[in-house]
Amino acid sequence: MEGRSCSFSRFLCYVLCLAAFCVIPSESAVKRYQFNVQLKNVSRICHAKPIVTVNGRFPGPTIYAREGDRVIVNVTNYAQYNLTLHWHGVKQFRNGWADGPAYITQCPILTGRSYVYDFNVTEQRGTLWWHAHIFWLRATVHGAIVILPKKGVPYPFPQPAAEFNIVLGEWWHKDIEAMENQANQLGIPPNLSDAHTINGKPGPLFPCSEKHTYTMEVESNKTYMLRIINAALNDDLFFNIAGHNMTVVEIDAAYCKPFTTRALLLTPGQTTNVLVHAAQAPGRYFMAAKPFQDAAIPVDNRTATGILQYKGVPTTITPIMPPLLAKNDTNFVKSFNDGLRSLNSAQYPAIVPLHIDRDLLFTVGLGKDPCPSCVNGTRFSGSINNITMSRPTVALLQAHYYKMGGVFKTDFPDRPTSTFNFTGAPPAANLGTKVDTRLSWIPFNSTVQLVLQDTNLLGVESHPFHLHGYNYYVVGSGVGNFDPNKDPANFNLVDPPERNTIAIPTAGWTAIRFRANNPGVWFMHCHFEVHTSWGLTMAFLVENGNRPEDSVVPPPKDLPPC
Ligand SMILES: *[C@@H]1O[C@H](CO)[C@@H](O)[C@H](O)[C@H]1NC(C)=O
Ligand SMILES: *[C@@H]1O[C@H](CO)[C@@H](O)[C@H](O)[C@H]1NC(C)=O
Ligand SMILES: *[C@@H]1O[C@H](CO)[C@@H](O)[C@H](O)[C@H]1NC(C)=O
Ligand SMILES: *[C@@H]1O[C@H](CO)[C@@H](O)[C@H](O)[C@H]1NC(C)=O
Ligand SMILES: *[C@@H]1O[C@H](CO)[C@@H](O)[C@H](O)[C@H]1NC(C)=O
Ligand SMILES: *[C@@H]1O[C@H](CO)[C@@H](O)[C@H](O)[C@H]1NC(C)=O
Ligand SMILES: *[C@@H]1O[C@H](CO)[C@@H](O)[C@H](O)[C@H]1NC(C)=O
Ligand SMILES: *[C@@H]1O[C@H](CO)[C@@H](O)[C@H](O)[C@H]1NC(C)=O
Ligand SMILES: *[C@@H]1O[C@H](CO)[C@@H](O)[C@H](O)[C@H]1NC(C)=O
Ligand SMILES: *[C@@H]1O[C@H](CO)[C@@H](O)[C@H](O)[C@H]1NC(C)=O
Ligand SMILES: *[C@@H]1O[C@H](CO)[C@@H](O)[C@H](O)[C@H]1NC(C)=O
Ligand SMILES: *[C@@H]1O[C@H](CO)[C@@H](O)[C@H](O)[C@H]1NC(C)=O
Ligand SMILES: [Cu+2]
Repeated sequence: MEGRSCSFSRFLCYVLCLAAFCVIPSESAVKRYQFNVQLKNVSRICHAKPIVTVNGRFPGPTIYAREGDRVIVNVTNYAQYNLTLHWHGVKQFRNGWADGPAYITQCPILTGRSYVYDFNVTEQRGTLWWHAHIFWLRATVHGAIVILPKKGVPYPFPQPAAEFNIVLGEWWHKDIEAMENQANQLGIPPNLSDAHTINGKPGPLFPCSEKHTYTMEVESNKTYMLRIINAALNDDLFFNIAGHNMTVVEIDAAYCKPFTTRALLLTPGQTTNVLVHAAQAPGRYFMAAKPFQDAAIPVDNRTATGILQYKGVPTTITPIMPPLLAKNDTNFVKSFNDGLRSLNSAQYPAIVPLHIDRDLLFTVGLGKDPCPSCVNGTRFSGSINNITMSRPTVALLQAHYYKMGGVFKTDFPDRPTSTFNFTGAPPAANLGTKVDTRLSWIPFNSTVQLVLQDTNLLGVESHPFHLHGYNYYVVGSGVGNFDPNKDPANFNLVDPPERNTIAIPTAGWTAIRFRANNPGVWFMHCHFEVHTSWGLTMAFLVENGNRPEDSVVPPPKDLPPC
């Protein structure tokens, strides 16, 4: 079984249950895991190298919980890097202490130390994932989080015969931290990856990889659920299976209207649950993951494959390859995203804010800042409203909770300080940015509309934006510059998709809405790790409400000191 599940806590539950005469079965449970972060030699594509893992596994162990459960993960760091873990998409209500982005909600767990992430899983069910949230360590330090509905509550779709986790990733031959440090020193992007992977395996299109192929066995006429996670660092990925359509039923741990499609698009950070009906002639079918990139940006264009294997079919048969989508198939991506709608049923309503308290417009883009020691005297930077976030040495949530001065300012601008043709011809002189730590201050329980506007100061590109602490509704998107007079008329305020990560279209914009009912300091950033490193990040400071139950809970005693 995964991790070390809860034999002790089960025993405790049992004792407590006996004490209560077993009249009412326990509604929620405690799920305990021990995560040992440690080096492990692994061999892929003819190369062996030590990588940082959890419990020696790549991808790492799956966390299983039901909605309403409490999850307790004791993370012990035996690796040579300081690190933190993030539970991507878990809302962490009032409990930012367990969220994990380094220097935002906590300082790192030093080598030899432990920290216990203790959180409740509330008001969400589906697939999420966990990953390291410092440096580029999440390349190998990641795994799935499976949140089942409460006991006795069925899925809002037919119960599948079985479920499979499909974790998509990126693989480098070189040591990732050495590569990252070198790139940071030179101010340039690190190398592209050398492979994509499906559950840690690149598949037989790569040399020496026959035995490193993920295979999923199915029986004819049965329906299966795939829980798919894009854990790649820098690549949006298409995913499809030869001969088999997929029906999307859940995105980012929120149910959606069933949507049948021949392929999926997942940005780094996104998760998607699909139903697959094994209704083809019994055989072997490749599943493929390959990148989407519709801007003039270099990308690792290699295809990872796994095999959908019908039971009883000889494994000597060569699998059928699915048609691959073009790297720049913008139209498919648009129609796929347009097909995703919240389920919006009586049981799972979409509660979209209709009245807006805070109307925000953030420009998102790349630039170049002075760096005397870097190549050509400049380093690449990323910025939001022209601010490149400099990470403090004290965690922002601690600074906020203990009212420490001088760590951050709360004057992050609501809109760009200079307006220009955001997606038009670049004003070539404006490539510099302001490096600072400024938070966007939001009163408790306000409703927020945020338009994320791509810019082409250095070059346009789609950016997948992830918000911690919340799901949001994606109410609209478009190409070119957002028009506040015309575009809101086309917003979907009825059943927009509910997510925690969404890609801003290349040279376009995306509008999201959420109610700021979770107090704390919440990171928002591009989920391309290369851009996170360049400071394409910011944070919201959501104030406490008036009542104690609307306030940040006290920090745990073992919170790593700064
Ligand atoms: C890991 O592999 C490298 C290269 O093959 C080798 O030098 C090293 O001794 C191995 N380490 C362990 C712990 O097996
Ligand atoms: C966490 O794990 C470490 C290493 O096994 C152990 O020393 C420590 O006591 C554990 N902490 C808790 C709270 O269980
Ligand atoms: C880990 O953090 C400590 C304290 O900030 C620092 O002294 C040490 O150099 C860091 N180690 C690494 C490998 O970055
Ligand atoms: C988790 O839920 C339990 C039981 O309701 C509660 O006692 C505890 O305070 C919650 N933890 C957090 C971090 O909110
Ligand atoms: C699958 O279902 C079809 C139609 O119901 C049936 O004709 C076929 O025999 C079934 N195949 C298997 C392997 O059960
Ligand atoms: C997949 O769906 C498309 C429509 O989206 C349909 O034309 C096609 O026949 C379906 N293929 C299979 C194998 O069901
Ligand atoms: C991947 O990119 C390389 C270099 O740009 C190109 O030579 C190659 O044909 C591409 N491969 C695929 C499968 O698109
Ligand atoms: C995609 O790229 C191909 C070849 O690189 C090019 O011919 C085609 O016009 C591009 N399509 C779009 C929609 O940009
Ligand atoms: C540095 O400048 C040279 C010459 O203009 C150019 O070819 C190269 O791409 C530049 N490198 C970077 C990383 O900007
Ligand atoms: C912005 O730039 C684009 C591309 O150059 C151009 O088509 C558009 O007309 C410009 N918009 C305005 C308002 O100037
Ligand atoms: C961003 O800020 C820098 C530094 O103050 C400035 O040089 C640049 O013109 C600004 N760019 C934009 C687009 O406002
Ligand atoms: C937040 O505001 C909504 C709408 O006014 C209200 O229904 C809800 O009770 C408020 N939540 C809290 C915790 O105050
Ligand atoms: Cu980005």
